[in-house]
Amino acid sequence: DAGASALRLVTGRVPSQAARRASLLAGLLARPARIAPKFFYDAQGCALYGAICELQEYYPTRTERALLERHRAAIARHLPRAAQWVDLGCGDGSKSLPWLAAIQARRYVGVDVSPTWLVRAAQAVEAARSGIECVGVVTDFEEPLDLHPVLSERPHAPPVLFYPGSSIGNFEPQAAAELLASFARHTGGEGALLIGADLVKDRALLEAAYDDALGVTAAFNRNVLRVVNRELDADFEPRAFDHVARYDAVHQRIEMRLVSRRPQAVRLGEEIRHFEAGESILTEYSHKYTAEGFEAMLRAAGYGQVRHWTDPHGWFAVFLARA
Ligand code: AVJ
Repeated sequence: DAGASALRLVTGRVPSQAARRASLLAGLLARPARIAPKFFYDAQGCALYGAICELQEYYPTRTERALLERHRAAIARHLPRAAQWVDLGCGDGSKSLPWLAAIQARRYVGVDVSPTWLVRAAQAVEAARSGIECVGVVTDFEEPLDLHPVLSERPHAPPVLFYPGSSIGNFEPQAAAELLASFARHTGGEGALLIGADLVKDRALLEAAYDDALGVTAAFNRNVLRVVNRELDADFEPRAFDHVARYDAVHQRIEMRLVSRRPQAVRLGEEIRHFEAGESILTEYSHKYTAEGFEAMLRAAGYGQVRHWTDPHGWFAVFLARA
């Protein structure tokens, strides 16, 4: 049966619908209000994020792709063979395909919050490397990561954790440090971590990347209000909020907000939240690092051997960390 997928799906930690709603509501009732970035990614949000990645102003995706392509052979020389490739936040899995061949991976472990993406990624992997074992783990990165039960099924295949796209940027420093430490516990003595991080740079370049001329990022930001409307039976009017993206040089991060254009009352299920004119909802932090700063974080997380590669402008870097 050529159409059959070899994928085995494992359910990891995912918050219940009730817990998800409760945290969303609590964030909106808090002062200042906030919405976690994971709520961006409904079908419309994923499509808009795909469009962001194609924008001229949004340099991270294409810069990382070029970096990984250009240095693939050099990076692969430092990765273990016969490994299990762990694709964290796999999406369609396409970023991983060339690596599976480059390191002769034995097993593909997709990790994502969306079972639909896990199936798609496994199909792409299966098409590119027929016969490779595929496992999909449904999990939410805000929950403590525990892939040990799955990884220990192949004790002789060292795990290579792949976390591209500067997704780590969404975590505040303390949470980012904890996530890296949990990665280090997963990679152990023989495995490796390959991770992308966006670098500190000129404010104008950063702010343009998060406030593009076509308004795609503004639409992406406002779309989260439609997600909230569905999740909480709320009545946000996306046009009543302005998209704002500012670089905070002290915290080294882009801060994205939705700013109320006028005084308004929004119904959130049974609750009412009043917003003053100019009052904002924090929707995303995107932290930027210096290469030295990120290497230091990796060392503090327990990695002894750390290397990085960067593009000619020094805009983005990929880091390879081993015990
Ligand atoms: C998916 C978190 C890497 O921070 O650049 C892009 C998300 N937000 N434009 C980023 C995003 C606005 C993106 N990450």
